[in-house]
Amino acid sequence: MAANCIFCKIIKGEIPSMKIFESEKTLAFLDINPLSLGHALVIPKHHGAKLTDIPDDQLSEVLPVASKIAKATGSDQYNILQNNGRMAHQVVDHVHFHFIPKPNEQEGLGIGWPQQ
Ligand code: DGP
Repeated sequence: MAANCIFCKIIKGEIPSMKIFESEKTLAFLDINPLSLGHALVIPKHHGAKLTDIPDDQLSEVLPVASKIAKATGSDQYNILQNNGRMAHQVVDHVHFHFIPKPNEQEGLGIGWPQQ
């Protein structure tokens, strides 16, 4: 844990968030600035700024959790992206994977995440 990291504070419950999955080493919660309904962040609890800072075993659940979220939304149109460094538009220096669904305009998502 890093004392001044926003996402470490979310993990510790010091900053509120809309959590949608939690296990010993992984957390998923809704993005505060969603690009679409259901935009979520999946993070390893292990603190590290960049992908290469995280031990492999601490990353092992991240994509399976993103897959679970994809199934839960009912959307089969989505982006998963992960930014490293300012030139790559990383703002929060705790590794995170964005899950960004592309809702079907006619049918919407299978379920609606709560609004923040
Ligand atoms: P990136 O540019 O990849 O570092 O994206 C950081 C994301 O983190 C951005 O989409 C907004 C989100 N974010 C920043 N602060 C908070 C927060 O306090 N709570 C939540 N839920 N999301 C946050």
